Amino acid sequence: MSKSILELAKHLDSAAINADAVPQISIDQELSIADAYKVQVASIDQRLGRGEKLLGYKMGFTSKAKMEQMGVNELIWGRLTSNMELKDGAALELSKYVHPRAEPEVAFRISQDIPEVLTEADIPNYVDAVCAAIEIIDSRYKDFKFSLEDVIADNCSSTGYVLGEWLTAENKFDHLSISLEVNGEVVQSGSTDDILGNPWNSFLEATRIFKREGIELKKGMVLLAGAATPAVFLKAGDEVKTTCDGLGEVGLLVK
Ligand code: OOG
Ligand code: MG
Repeated sequence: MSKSILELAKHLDSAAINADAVPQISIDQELSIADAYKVQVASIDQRLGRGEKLLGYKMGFTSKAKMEQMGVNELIWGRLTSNMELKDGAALELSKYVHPRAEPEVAFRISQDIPEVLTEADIPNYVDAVCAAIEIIDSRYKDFKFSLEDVIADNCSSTGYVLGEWLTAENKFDHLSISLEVNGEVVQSGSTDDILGNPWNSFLEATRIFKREGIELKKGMVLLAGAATPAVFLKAGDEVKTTCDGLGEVGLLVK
């Protein structure tokens, strides 16, 4: 590798800060998947060093629709930090992003530190609330194009998230319709079944992967399950809304 992990991390961090589209790093770098996650961690460390807090994680490519849209078919995960959180109904300032897209998701709130790989029966002990969510993804790579290694290094495109009202976690998620609306028109629609068969599978899969990787899911953290549908580019003036049956809605305004 011609550049170190830290150099790559700083490169992607500054691309994010300056809303700059950069060439894919895998074009002239040999990068393994493990290296790519090291770059991700080091780039998040840059943010934490500036005083941001680690608030949770996001799962990616948990639906066929997303895999097909981006041409990647491996499950991935990224980190959520405090600067990424937007309040429900808040404005997203387009000038701070490269080419942001929104996608409809659901989120889990972790109610106690998760020490081990969980099974379905454990869920009520570790998740106390779920909600409808929007994830803002904004690849730092030109044309929103990347290899698996590129996107992992770039925090799996994660840039922002909006959470709806937390509801008790009794929700079974079976066959719930979930959609993304822009300016009152449904532009993407799917089912919670599209997320690994059921969003709880994304949560359980996260506990399996994170145990293996030594990542701690802690009390109060948020986990995004992954988008049920392809993502949609945002433009100034857009009013964006995710609605999920039984979970209500969540929105943002693009300025
Ligand atoms: C990568 C992120 C994928 C999801 O929900 O599947 C993701 C991307 O599409 O740029 O967040
Ligand atoms: Mg996502």
